[in-house]
Amino acid sequence: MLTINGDQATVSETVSGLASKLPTDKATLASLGIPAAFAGAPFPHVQHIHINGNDMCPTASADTNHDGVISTVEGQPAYGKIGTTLSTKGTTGASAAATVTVAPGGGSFTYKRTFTMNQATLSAIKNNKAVVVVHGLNPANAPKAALTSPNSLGVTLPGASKKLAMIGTAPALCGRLVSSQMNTMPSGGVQTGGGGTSGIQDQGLFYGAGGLLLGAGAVLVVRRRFGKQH
Ligand SMILES: [Cu+2]
Repeated sequence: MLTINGDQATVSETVSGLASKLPTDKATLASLGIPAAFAGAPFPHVQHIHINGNDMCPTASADTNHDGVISTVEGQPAYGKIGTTLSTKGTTGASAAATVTVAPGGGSFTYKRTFTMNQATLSAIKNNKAVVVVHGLNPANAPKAALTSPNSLGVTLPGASKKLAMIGTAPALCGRLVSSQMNTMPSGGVQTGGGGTSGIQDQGLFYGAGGLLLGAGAVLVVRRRFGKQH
């Protein structure tokens, strides 16, 4: 759920069903491009509001190299590039897009943050071109390519000896932001924040991300399909 008041955005998000912890085995971590210091830590899930794509979540056909995984780059025609990083602290700009230390972590988490949203993201939301994407696949059930191929963004974690495997960045959850019926809700409480400023028309607009359903299920469908064909 996203509430916009002028340029102040409040995001409330509850996530479940994701990878919960990073592996503890050092060799496994090294093979995935994850520094040993992260052993057993909550699995970081970088998350963003992607903007100005086709306002869609990628379907199986987005897997253009047929490796069974929709990489972040393969998904971009559908959901667009990063407009805002839904980080836990610090900047919400694209510069924090892959900063795992400010990403929420674990298999289930609740995220809530109010921040000044950049104009590009605000415009995209108004134009219905904004999609929430949560990244990071579960090593236990991800297709093999997600473990053996480097991530599509070329991210190398600080202290790692190789590029992060695709499980670290591939999209796990995705939902389009759509204007909710609630934008007609009584607005007095929200509008007091504007201090009577005129010209702010966005107060009290609510947006919800529906159908966060890409995830392991969709990935497994892809894997099964290609398994039969080949
Ligand atoms: Cu993203």
